[in-house]
Amino acid sequence: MPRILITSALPYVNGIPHLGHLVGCLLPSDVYARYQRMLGNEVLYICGTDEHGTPSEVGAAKEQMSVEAYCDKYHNRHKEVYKKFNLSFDFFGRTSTPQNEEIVNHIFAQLDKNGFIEEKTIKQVFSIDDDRFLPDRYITGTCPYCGYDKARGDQCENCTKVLDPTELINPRSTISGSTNLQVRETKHLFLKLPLLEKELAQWVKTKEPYWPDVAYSIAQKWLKEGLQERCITRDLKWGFSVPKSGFEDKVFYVWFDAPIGYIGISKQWADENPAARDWRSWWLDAKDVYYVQFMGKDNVPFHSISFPATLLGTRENWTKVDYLKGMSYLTFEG
Ligand code: B3M
Ligand code: ZN
Repeated sequence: MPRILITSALPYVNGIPHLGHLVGCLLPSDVYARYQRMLGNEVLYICGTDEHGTPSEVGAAKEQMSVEAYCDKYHNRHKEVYKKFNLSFDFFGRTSTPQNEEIVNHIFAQLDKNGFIEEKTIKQVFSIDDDRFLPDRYITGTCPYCGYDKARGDQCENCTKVLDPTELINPRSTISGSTNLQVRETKHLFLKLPLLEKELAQWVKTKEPYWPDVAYSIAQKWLKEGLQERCITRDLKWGFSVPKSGFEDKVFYVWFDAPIGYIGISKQWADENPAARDWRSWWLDAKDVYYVQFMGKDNVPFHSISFPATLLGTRENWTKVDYLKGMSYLTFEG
């Protein structure tokens, strides 16, 4: 009998969950988990808060709290809301735990050992008024692809294109609104996706008969455009520090540690529940596990391309998604 692993995309800890989260991924995954349990299958259904990255730093600064206290506060809020909606998670964890850090460090070390990590000096936007680099959400501007004027430095919410902050038109600091910006050089680590492209394309191809069109076509679009090296480190304080000499003052990019968070949360669940089965039996050499992911469509590139490539590059047999459900956005009044 198969065992069914179900994950619902990990909502950013900042802000309060809204109807879009519920409709877009929490309810569908909950219904699916209940259905699988009714069939008598063993299910592990997990979710949790995504706590790293600029959204938490920005949010904590706004509320004048430490990032840790801010994350505790909103993690609990999320948990309470989902309890009220009677969602049947086996465990609702978080990405900022020592368990996740251990697995992130392990996966990074494997990638590095196998030659999939590269050091590069890049140009980044530096804000003179804020006296700091402005990664990802710390910078807002106009999307060069669709003209949306509130695009974030890492991704345009309107057309879902993943962006480099230096591409934005009329960029400004999200912190201060300042346009007094400079492009400066800084050293970062990159995941060499082009080296994994062929293997990844073969893996994606095997999903064609199964994945819904939304997910499969987004993955194909990315592969057709050709994969580029992705920067996996950031000049931030909040996050897992990078265990490599010369990079101790940087942290991993939130999109590097968040999907690994599914594994970290499973370990957290096992650590906190002595009766639980070994978390590895779900994630490593788990031949009888069928893995289903639920998410909004803007999350599909990370789950169909960068996360599977990350796992492939370890040369270990991590459980990869079998069925990827990407949902369209919920809209009101048209
Ligand atoms: N936190 C984005 C979102 O909430 C991101 C998902 C992570 S899933 C590993 O839409
Ligand atoms: Zn756009």
